[in-house]
Amino acid sequence: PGAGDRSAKAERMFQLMDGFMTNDPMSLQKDILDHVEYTVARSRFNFDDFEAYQGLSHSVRDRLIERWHDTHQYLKRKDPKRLYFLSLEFLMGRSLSNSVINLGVRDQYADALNQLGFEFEVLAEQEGDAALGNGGLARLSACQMDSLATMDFPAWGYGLRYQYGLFRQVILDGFQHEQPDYWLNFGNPWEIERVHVSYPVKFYGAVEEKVLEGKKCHVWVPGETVEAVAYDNPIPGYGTRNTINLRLWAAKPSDQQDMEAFNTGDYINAVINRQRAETISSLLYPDDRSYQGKELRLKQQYFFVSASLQDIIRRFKDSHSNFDDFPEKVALQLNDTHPSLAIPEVMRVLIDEEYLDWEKAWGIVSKIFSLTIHAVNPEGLEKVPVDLLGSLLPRHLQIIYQINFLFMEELKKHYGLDYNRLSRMSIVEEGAVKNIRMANLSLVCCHTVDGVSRLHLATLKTRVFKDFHEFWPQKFQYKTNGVTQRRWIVVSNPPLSGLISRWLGTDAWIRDMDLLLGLRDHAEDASLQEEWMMVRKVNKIRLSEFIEAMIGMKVSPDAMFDVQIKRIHEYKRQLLNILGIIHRYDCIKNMKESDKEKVVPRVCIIGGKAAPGYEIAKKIIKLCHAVGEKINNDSDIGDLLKLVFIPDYNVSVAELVIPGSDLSQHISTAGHEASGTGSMKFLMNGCLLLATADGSTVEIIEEIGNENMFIFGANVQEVTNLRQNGLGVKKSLQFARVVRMVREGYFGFKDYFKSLCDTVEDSSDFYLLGNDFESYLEAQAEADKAFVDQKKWTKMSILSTAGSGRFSSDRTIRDYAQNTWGIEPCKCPS
Ligand code: F58
Repeated sequence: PGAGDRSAKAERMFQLMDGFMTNDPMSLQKDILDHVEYTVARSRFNFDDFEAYQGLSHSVRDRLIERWHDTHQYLKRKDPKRLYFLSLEFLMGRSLSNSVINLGVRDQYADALNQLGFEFEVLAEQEGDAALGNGGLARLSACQMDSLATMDFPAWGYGLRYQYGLFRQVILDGFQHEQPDYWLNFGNPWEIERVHVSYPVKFYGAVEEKVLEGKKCHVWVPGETVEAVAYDNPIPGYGTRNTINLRLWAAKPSDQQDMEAFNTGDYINAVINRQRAETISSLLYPDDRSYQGKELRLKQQYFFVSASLQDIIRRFKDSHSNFDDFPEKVALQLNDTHPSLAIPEVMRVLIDEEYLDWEKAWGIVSKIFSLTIHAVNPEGLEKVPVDLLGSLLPRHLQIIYQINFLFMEELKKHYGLDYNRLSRMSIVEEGAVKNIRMANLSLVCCHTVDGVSRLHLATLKTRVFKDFHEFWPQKFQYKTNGVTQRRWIVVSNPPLSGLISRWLGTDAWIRDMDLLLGLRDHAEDASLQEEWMMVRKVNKIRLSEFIEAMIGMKVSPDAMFDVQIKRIHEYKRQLLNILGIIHRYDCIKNMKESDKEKVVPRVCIIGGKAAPGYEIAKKIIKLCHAVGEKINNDSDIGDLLKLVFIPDYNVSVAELVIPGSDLSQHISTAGHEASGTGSMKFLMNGCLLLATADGSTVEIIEEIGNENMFIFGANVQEVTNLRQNGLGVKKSLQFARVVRMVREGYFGFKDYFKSLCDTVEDSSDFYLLGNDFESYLEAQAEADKAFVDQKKWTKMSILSTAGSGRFSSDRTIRDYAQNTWGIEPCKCPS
């Protein structure tokens, strides 16, 4: 067919766009059963919950694919500037509930299932988490994908399809053990394998210089080639037809590889060698110091960057004949420095493969990249040994050296021969081991560098990237993180979601969180308060049932549920929480029987994973169990205090725990949490925060007001001063007492806990637990006092939700779109 025929066909398709699938209960039932019979290959007369879940998700998947195709067709026709979001980690969690809600077919599916004798919630529980990430950074990527889709931005996510996601945490005798996460074993209906979308990725080898048409050229002759195969994950927007793509790459052996060995007859070894290629995308590195300098980690980074860029450049070239328009059509976002090899890779492709000269290539590169930094301390910044980079990616090393050479020349022009400054800012770190500083590379090449909260930007400017900020102040911005209310209210807390819509008289807040401010007018309304308390109670009952099912402990939903769930880290100070619990236990233990009536009963809940090589974090988990063992079995204490550790914390556990929490703790030493996003999820769900003035909490205080939160501890300036003046100036007797209890073996494991106690002893108390302990206890006492007055507490809770609008990832993404990426919405007609 000629071009005219093709576009007529396309026109016809657009006319038909809404007419493909129907969502009435009969069609849905038939659809689910068809999938059970033909996709899952079970008899439609005999299938269990898991098979029903599979049939159901394939039915939902069909609807996703339809919109996803439409979105791509439409974007192809419009050719707007696109955002490409490069991230090594995405913590997507479960997809079913989120998909049906965003597609607007939740109730229809629930009805259809009812008629088949199944319950939607029960089937949804069959799904495992997609845990292709570690913590905050990775979950943020997932929230941002949801906002990009919902607000109709023409965006793609790119990442790695790890065979094994984040390890599963198993607790044995109170100790953490790690087990592999076989998340793909039972198939994954949420991805679409694209065997024909694949690219060769090269490694090792050498660079040869040649003269082509009188011009000096570099030819990289690789030593190894691995194939990257695309797996597409449709991301539906809420209240829109737009469904964007998260493309994850899996490594497969390349047909070009090892042909020599086959030809020479070494068949067995050739086959075995081919298998090795797959290790590149086999596992997610847990948040460990130890991955620094590891070859496999670097291979993962380049593998995903190279495949993504080949894909992006191919798409661009489909409708453009030269690269002049590239910066008008492409924005590349680096999610932390992990994908920063994209910078030399674009330079290499433009120069060596597209034959642009250096200046022209640099002109393009300096306009397309932006970076978000998620770390606070310089030790968190990535470095790659020069030898390693040179052997794996010889051409990239040359390009990085050239970028650095030109950068140093620029600095010399500006500062003269200030060698100290030059060596601090250099991309190459000199020393016994020469390193490439990935952050410096990114700072030199990106047009914009964003921090993740206002306080974080201040830290970057004054400490971590002081020199760079002095040189390029205009590059530095911040976009305070946000989370998506679709997952963190609508999916995870349906009763609250319904209540909010009823009181606001609209569900428009699901796309416009500022509307929640309307709840402020009703904060003291007795009937709202009553309904609010009821919803909270229902969620607490659900959480207590979960706790009983998980660890066999009964807890009373009338107690205050006090929760700290996040990765275990010294700076996040789970140890401060546990020491506070010991103090509470000690007080109750020494109380007169008559005074016990005044105690507010508490259920303290802690959950989180420790990196496998992080000894101190693992000891904190053990201490939590040892203390829990003592308290939970002490008949003097009864229901006045319980300590629960929730094993294998992940996104779907968070969805259950957050709505059932009364109080949540975000108690990092000020200056250490870049932003924090857990706090925002709790806030939206009407849970009160007990927090330090760190990261985004500073901005939460501005929205909610001091009086509706429990704030304690040294602020950033005080932390700096305390450290400058030597630590341990202020140390309460209470603190000394609880540490002594641990040290002297009150909870057993005396020798094991010694090194943990040492970390908070006087001058080595880097995270200032001793200093903040007293004000922590005061804040806890305030929380007890407020809880007794349930009217007051409920008002604070309503005001927390009402003020949480600013912390929607919709706001963050809108800001990035306008001020960093320069992209506009492109809405697929419906
Ligand atoms: C987190 N970083 C920050 N890094 O700690 C947190 O304050 C912030 O809210 C969040 O990013 C989102 O901006 C974080 O999660 C990682 O997980 C790294 C991943 C790569 C390995 C080292 C840890």
